[in-house]
Formats: sequence, structure tokens, C-alpha cells
Amino acid sequence: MIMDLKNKIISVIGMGKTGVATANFLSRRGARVSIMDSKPGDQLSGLANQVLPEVEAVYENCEPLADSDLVVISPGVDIGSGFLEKSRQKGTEIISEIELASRVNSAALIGVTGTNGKSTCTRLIEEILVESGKNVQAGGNLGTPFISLFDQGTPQYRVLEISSFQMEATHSFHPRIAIILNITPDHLDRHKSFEQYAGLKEKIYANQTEKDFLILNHDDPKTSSLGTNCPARKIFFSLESELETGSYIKQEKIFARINNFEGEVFPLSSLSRGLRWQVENVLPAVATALLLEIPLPSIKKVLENFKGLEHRLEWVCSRDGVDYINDSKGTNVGSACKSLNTFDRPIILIAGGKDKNADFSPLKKILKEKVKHLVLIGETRPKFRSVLNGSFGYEESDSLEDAVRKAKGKAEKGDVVLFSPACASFDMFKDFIDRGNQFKSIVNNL
Ligand code: UMA
Repeated sequence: MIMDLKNKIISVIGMGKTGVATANFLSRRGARVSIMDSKPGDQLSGLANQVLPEVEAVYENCEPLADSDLVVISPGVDIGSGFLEKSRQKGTEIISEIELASRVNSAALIGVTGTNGKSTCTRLIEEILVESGKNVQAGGNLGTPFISLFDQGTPQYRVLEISSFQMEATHSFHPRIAIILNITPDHLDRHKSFEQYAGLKEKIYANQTEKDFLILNHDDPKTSSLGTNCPARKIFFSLESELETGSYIKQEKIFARINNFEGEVFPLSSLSRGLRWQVENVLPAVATALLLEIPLPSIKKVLENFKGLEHRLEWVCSRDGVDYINDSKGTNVGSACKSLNTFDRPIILIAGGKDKNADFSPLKKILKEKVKHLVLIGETRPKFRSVLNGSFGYEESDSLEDAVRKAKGKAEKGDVVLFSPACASFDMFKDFIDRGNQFKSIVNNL
């Protein structure tokens, strides 16, 4: 569904990565584009300088132009925002950048969604396809907006990490292979309920047909039962059960039964250090590769050498026999629980940050099972205090540096110091990247 953009009046909301790429894309195709942001120009990142001169930039006001033919919103813009009301009332179409890109895209899409593990799975699929000689691009929530990929030519495959934010105002997204890794509560400060959040994740397969594939986590009760009305072929992955169709773990090895392949893929002991703690995200990538008939040697080579992603269960260093792990991307409770479950050794956990209206109570049980000592930082300290309500001891710190020192003080040889905040970062840091980098720098200077 290629759109006729010539001379169309289009308002793009948000002057971040997505908005700037979208505005320039539309302008190059002949649209009359305005880009607006709620912030003043001097508070925006340098990206605003990359807006083409033909595009009108509006600051401190993100209301679309009254005569807009189309409004395109960035992922950070809530579809329910008051400043979109007049456009809604007028019946102006409001779409996401993912929707716009979907209407233009002609490459086969692989879409990866879920609450946790999306980035690792996306990158892994990209690397396996590249290794086997395929022409492939990766992007989406990962960092490079989908719309930016069109500047890099048309590949055979586009592998996209898709967030719940990006699925608001998206209708045409149609991946040939859709993957849902897991669904646990997150972003409940933006979405009204867990059901609404989960519904946005489920939209990933809304347009799939019997020619497509839907890969689901067999071990996650929320995802294993999805897709009953979806005509795509369902493929499962599991850490716990041997599957008739899908990828799974048996006797410490990855096995698969997919297409014409049946048998062992790879021993867990040979997985790269970056993947050893991410097996759950490796299985759907293996399933995707086998569905696309990628030869086994290419899969094995990537599984052996994959570096892992920064800020996701990232090993920083060992000091006095204690491993320090940066999991700053652990921005929700489900992610922190997964990370805690990864280790079979005593854990000193540093957690806390900015609240996303999360329910912390699922942490209570796992803290008792896995955590030797807890150090809390950030804005959520009072909330943790009331949830734990004396059931679990902890220390508090006003700074990350102090928290790391307190954690070090409690750690003994063989322990893990895990920084997995379970919260957003914006109370004390620019973003989760800044937070992870500060953690690494503090640890490296211990
Ligand atoms: N803005 C407004 N009005 C609003 C909201 C935002 O004007 O109501 C403006 C802000 O002032 C800012 C700009 O919009 O200048 C930012 O837009 P944005 O938040 O959409 O950020 P982008 O730079 O375009 O980055 C987005 C994703 N950001 C979010 O989803 C919040 C990036 O995901 C993604 O990598 C990028 O597009 C490329 O696709 C980040 C993220 O935190 C990493 N994602 C969440 C997560 O992973 O948990 C979903």
C-alpha cells in the first residue's frame, strides 16, 4: 500500500530519532512536512539539527497543524494525548512511524516482541542471517527506526524489534515471522492496564496469513495460548519441554524439530559468554533460522561467537572472585525476575529507580529464594519499603556509587553483584544506557 505523499500536509510529532527520520523521509518524497516537539529547541538532542531545511520545525507545542492530511507520531507519544484531540475530532488519520513504514515496505519482515529479551533475539537473528550470506537490515525499538532502514536500500529481510508503544496507531504491520518472547507487566504508566499492554503485543500477528509463522514461548502461560484465531503456523520454543514442533532444551543441548530438520543444534556449554544467560532468547532465533532454512554451520558459528548486548546481563568484571553484572536494561519487574533466575549462586542485588506504576510484589518470593542482600536506590525506595514491609532486609543508598560499595561490602567469593533495577532510569540518570555506563565505570574503579 504505497502512499501518494506528493504535496500532502503532514505533521510529525516528536523530534527524537523517529520523528526526525520520519520527517526527512516524507519530505524527500514530496510531502509538506512540519515536525513539532513539546520541548524548547535548546532542550532537544542534536538530532533537531538533522531535520531537512524544507521541513518546518515547531517547538514547545506538539499539536498537529489544523490542515494536516496525516499525523505521524513517535513511539514516545501516547495515542491518547490531549494535543491530538482536535485532529481526532476532525477525522485526520493518525498513524505511527511503524504504520507508515509498513505501508512502504516490500522486504520480508521478521518482528520480535515481548516484554524482555527482544533486542538480543533481534540481533541474533540478524547476525545468523548475515552469516549465511543473506541481505538483511535490523532496527525498530533496537535503536534504528524502521523508517530509517529505507535509506539503506531494499534487503531480502528486515528484522525488527517492536515495542508496545510502537504498536499504538499501527494497523498494517505484517511480519512473515512474528515472535512473542514473553508478556509480563511493563509500561503501566502509559498503557491503562496489563490487558491493554498485552493486546498491543498480540497485534504483531493480527495480519498474518497461513503462509506466515508465529513463534511463541511454550513455557510462558500468557504467550503459549496466543494465536488461536491466527491462521499462521505456530512454532513453539521451550526450556522445559521436548516439543513436537519447535526448538527446545534436552540434556543441556539445543534441539529442534522444524521443517525438515530434526535433531541437535548446539550444546549449551559452547554458547558464547554473551548468550550463556540468554538461552530463552536463543531458542526463538534458532527456530527462525531453521524456518528460513539457514544452514547449521552459520547458526553454530554465531551462537559460539555472539558478543551479547550492552546493559543486558552484561558481565563487567570479576573482583576477588565476585562477578559484577550490568543489567541496566532490566527496567521492569519481569526482567529483574528473569535475571535473578539466571544465576545459581548467591546474589547481591542493586535495584530501584523511577516508578512505571509497577507491582513489585512478584519480587518478594524471588528475593527470598535468590537474593543474599538487597541495596535499594532511587525514587521507588518508599514503594519497595512498603511492599517488603519488613519481610526482607535491605540497605538504602542515595547514589549508585554508594550502592555499589555497599554491595561490595556484602559480597563474598563466588557471589554475583547484579545491577538489575526493575525500574526506569529517569529519576537519577539520562536513560538506561547512562545508568549502565555509570555502573560499569564505578565497578571498574573499585
Ligand atoms: N515528545 C513530544 N510529545 C510527547 C512525547 C514526546 O514532543 O507527548 C518528544 C520528546 O520531547 C522528545 C521526542 O518526542 O524530543 C522523543 O521521541 P521518542 O520518545 O519517541 O524517542 P525516539 O528518540 O524517537 O526513540 C524511539 C523509542 N523511544 C521510546 O519508545 C520512548 C526508542 O526506544 C527507539 O529505539 C527509537 O524510537 C527507534 O525506533 C527506546 C525505549 O526506551 C530505547 N523504548 C521502550 C523500551 O524499550 O522499554 C519502549
